[in-house]
Amino acid sequence: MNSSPEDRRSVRVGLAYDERMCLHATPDGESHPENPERIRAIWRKLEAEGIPDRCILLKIKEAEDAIIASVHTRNHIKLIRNISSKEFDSRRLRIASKLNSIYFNEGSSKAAYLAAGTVIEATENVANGNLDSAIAVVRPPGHHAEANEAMGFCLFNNVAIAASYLLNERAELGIRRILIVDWDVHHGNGTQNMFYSDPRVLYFSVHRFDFGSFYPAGSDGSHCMIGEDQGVGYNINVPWEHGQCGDADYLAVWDHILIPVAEAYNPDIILISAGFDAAMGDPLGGCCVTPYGYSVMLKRLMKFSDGKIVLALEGGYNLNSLANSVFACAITLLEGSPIVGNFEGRPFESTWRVINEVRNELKTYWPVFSIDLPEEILIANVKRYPIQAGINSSSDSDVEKDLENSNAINFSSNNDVGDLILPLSKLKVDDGDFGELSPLRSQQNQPAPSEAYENPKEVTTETCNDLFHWRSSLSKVDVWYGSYGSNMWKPRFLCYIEGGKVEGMRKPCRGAMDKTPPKDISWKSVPHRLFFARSYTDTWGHGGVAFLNPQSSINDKSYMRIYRITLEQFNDLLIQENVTTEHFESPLVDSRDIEFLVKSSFMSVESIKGGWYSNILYLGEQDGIPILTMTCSVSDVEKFKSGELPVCAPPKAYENTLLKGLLEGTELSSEEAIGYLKDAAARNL
Ligand code: Q9C
Ligand code: ZN
Repeated sequence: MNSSPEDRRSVRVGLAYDERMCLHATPDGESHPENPERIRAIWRKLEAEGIPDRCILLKIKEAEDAIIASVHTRNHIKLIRNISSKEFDSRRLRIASKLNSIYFNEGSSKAAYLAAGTVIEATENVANGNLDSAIAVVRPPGHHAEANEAMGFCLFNNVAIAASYLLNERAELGIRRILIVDWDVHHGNGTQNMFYSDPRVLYFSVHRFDFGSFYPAGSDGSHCMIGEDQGVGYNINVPWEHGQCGDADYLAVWDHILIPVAEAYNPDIILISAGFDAAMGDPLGGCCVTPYGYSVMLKRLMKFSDGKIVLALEGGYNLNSLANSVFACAITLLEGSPIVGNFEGRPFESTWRVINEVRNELKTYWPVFSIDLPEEILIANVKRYPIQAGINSSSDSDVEKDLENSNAINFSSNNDVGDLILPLSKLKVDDGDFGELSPLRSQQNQPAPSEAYENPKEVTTETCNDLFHWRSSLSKVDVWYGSYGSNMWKPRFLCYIEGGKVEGMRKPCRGAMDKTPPKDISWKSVPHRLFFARSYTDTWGHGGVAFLNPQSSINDKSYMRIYRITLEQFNDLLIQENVTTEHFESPLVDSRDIEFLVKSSFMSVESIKGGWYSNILYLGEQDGIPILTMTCSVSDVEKFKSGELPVCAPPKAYENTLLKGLLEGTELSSEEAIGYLKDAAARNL
């Protein structure tokens, strides 16, 4: 008798949803990822699966201003309260346009107050023991909302409001430590800031960072942001370096960061900023967490704080992934175990790097991080790298595009160089025998083309766990990279390898994935004309940057510093020089392209034709290794000549960097070096 399931006290899982949160929508019906269908899709799925019947449905109510005021300013509350009123009809659009990724309509206020109120209600009922756990299916989301500013589709910071409410208004419930787990693919800048110096809230976020270029771009999401004053150590960011992270990556972070910290912190309740935009198939996140992954992540948190957990919806923009993931979480709370599933694959190489960086940064505050990770997991015998997904792959990168790049795309579309340059695509259709063209390969124990070039057509971006190791094969091939611009100064060049910036640069570089410094450095002069052109770059500001005329002439002489790096690093350099954060399915230049270059001396890289340095030149060899550089196309040179594009002297900071480079390595006196640069800037092309 007493073994029958009916006899056991069943878990009480709260569930909250209200159709009125669908009132918030774009003002004139344009499509938007954060739309009412999101929560409708979730609710439909939960109903179809009979979930509401197994849960306790929560009363939905609007949040009170007094409670919201514990994390938001009076002005912000006033704005959100009034934004949907008649008086704001004429100003709504304009106000939204001044904010970052925000829209408003007549339903926004209501929805925002309901979303916050619902998360408060769920949290309070879990905290006071009426419920074991709860899921709040709410929108608009909250974690980007700052004290005084709506942003990133978020109006009120629902989770922060609820956390602050428990700590400050409901002290009698005995909640003294709150763990906020933010698994939305974006960093929750608002939540971080609201509790940055508050040790009563441990804010943990795992998010795409992409070296600061992923939304909400900047350094807030960096692992160096660990809290301040009393709150130091109580802010933990796990910043992915790229997309495609999946179950294995997230669970590695759970194993080696979140769970050990949660054990030490011993929270009284866990609030999950549960965005599902890291889910496989999400159009913004570009990651691939499965419903099973979410369910395991959730289950692992359920051993803390007596199982007191509240999930509050944040992002998640693929309706199917979203609904299936929420469903998986509901099942996990109801049944106390993850849904059935398994995950294959292992974490990316970058995941171990990130985990180590985070642990290292925080080890003085969390002694458990001082224990070294077992070596076996650090030396993964096969390293896993992200697939370089196609140019139109899902990513929400927010890096500012080079101002002039948009123009560049336009004028490179007339294919006046088309017959001069054999397109890469043509090169690759023929899978012939390159045996007699392989001087490079034999010298360097370079892999045969078939190994170096794993047929990219067969790699789909959906299959995240595929191994795609062009990087490891190209890391075995050396090239000389010839620099004639600011890269002649070694510290500046190293920014492209190690990341960061040096004096004079306005923007830091991402760096290469392989941060090994060059194996050798030397100088050369080449029979090509150096000139300066364009009028603005992100890195140097206003003024021209260096180009080499791709066409050589015996009358020209330019200095060049050559760095011996791997072909893998050369690809990362090429991507950075062409100001793109896109990832590519295949290397831009592979071993076979080098064979082509040796014969034809230059090659336009089709997929970065919009960039300024998409033309690769072969300048001979040294020590049996090819010397390559990158410059503009022949057609750009024609446009610089005709005046269609600006020829322009270098800005001071840039010129100084060139000078430092020249003086560091050439025999030139500083007068000669200055003269050399002045001449290049002044002479007609
Ligand atoms: N280039 C949440 O997931 N993207 N917010 C703007 C502009 C904004 C996401 C891109 C993404 C906000 C809650
Ligand atoms: Zn998000």
